[in-house]
Amino acid sequence: MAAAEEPLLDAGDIQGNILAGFNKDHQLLVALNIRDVEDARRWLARIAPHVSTMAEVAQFNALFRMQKKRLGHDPTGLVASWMNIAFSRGGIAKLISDEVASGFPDPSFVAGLEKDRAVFLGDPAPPGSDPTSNWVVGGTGRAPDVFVILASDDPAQLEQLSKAILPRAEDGPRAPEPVWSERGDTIESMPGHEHFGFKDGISQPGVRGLVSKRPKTFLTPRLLKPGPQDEVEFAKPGQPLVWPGNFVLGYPSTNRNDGTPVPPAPLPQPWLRNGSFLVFRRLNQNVAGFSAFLTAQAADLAKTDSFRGITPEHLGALVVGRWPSGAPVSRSPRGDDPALAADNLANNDFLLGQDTPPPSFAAGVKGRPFPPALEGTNGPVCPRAAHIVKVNPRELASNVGPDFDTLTRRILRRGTPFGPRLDNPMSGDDGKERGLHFLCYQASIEEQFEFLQQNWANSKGGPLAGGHDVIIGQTGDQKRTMELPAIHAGQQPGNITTPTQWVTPTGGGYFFAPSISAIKHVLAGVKPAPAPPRKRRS
Ligand code: N7H
Repeated sequence: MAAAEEPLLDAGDIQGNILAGFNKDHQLLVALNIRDVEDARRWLARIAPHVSTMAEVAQFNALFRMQKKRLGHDPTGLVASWMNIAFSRGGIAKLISDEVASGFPDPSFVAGLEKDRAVFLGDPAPPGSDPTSNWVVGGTGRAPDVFVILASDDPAQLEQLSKAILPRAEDGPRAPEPVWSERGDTIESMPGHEHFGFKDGISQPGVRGLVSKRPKTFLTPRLLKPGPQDEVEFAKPGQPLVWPGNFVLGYPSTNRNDGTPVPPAPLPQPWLRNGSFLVFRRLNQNVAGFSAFLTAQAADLAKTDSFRGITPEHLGALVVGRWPSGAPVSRSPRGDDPALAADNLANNDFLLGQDTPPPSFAAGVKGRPFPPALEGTNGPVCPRAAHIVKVNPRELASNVGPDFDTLTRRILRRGTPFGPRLDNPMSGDDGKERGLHFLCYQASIEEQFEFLQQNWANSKGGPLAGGHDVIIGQTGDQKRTMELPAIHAGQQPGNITTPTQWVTPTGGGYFFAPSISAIKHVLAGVKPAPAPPRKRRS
């Protein structure tokens, strides 16, 4: 069977945060409501040229990587600021019509992140009551119409960009009204880490597709030799390739059974092409509570033969599946390994059901030797309910299908922490809010984000038997249990049960991030410029 050709991605029309990812230290989220449709269109027409494209963001990211490689650290002075925009069902209904909004190809987007969806996700609330009633943004009857993401390497530039983008007098007296905004920033004392102290943003799926008509100009560089045709193909170790239709509408998506490309389904509106569904969850993190739990449980476990000597940090690594630096437990079972974590060719290279063979790199690519992941020799090392396994069981078949099915559940995560760091978690909470602005893009909120949260993180048995996700799982009574393989060979497994939840939703919404041409010509209603007259050949 010849390898299927990968589609040309419309890099000038797809918004930049979807496939390329802003990946900035400073991010401002703004929720707005439309008051007057004409004024909203005028504002949209003014800001449409500022919407950052995938082409720009991908090129900047490539330049940043290139300089970082040469310098050995982040380049100073290489700064960019980006803006993207998305609309809720209510926003689309106001700008176009309710009929069009309710015909969008994702029932969860159409329903919106209100009481029913929040209950389905297991968000905590007394039975019968609305989990969204205390949210600071979004929730039942309060879903914002528009959601703007502004991001920059430089806080001063972010400020300037927000002044340029947010509605002002010239847009009309009843231009959209900002109803909520919040900054998210990298935590200065531990850049790239979330508030519990773990490195985030390591494992992302590789998206198939070309960025230009030239051959092999893949969006995701191919660093491995292609493997057997009937197996999942990887771009780099641990990064499987997924067809772009699982993230952006209008492209081939991945067949759940064999990974082959499935032609795109016809869209109810042609202008949905190049758009993607965006989930926003404002997730508060109780850092002091989580740390106290790890400390108490580690002390109890350490009294047993199976877990003798276990530290709170080691227990945290088992709960997440990675050490604070990002080194995977599977590959570094005894302690953290920052050098392994920093190596992008090694930090995601592990299988869960067998020992991981060395990668076969493409010509010119060289990996460093780190000890391999040995998940087969003595049975599981990484718990089956570790957060990173609950949301991605890798090569193992899940409760619903083979590894190809898991590819169709992948999401593109674009989160940023918010709130100040809690410097000394063991001294208790300081009463300040902190957490994660969790953002993810996908082609189906129902089949991807909601599936991960509800079918896998909240359940004891999916994707693999072994307990709940005690980081994000939600179970009504908040008690969650996970099994832990012994950290000493030949000993019995153990388990932990949590008394409460330390990640709590406090806001959110479901949105659609349209193509840039749809923002201009459909939502803002700007007429396309007439095509230039064709030159006659003499
Ligand atoms: Fe998770 N954490 O710090 O424990 N996450 N996450 N997440 N998450 C990941 O690979 C975390 C949340 C995914 O392919 C890492 O980037 C926290 C939600 C997925 O190996 C860490 C919160 C959902 C992956 C965390 C949170 C997901 C992933 C490892 C909330 C979806 C990739 C670093 C406050 C429903 C898994 C990395 C893979 C990784 C944490 C939320 C999904 C450290 C604290 C709501 C798909």
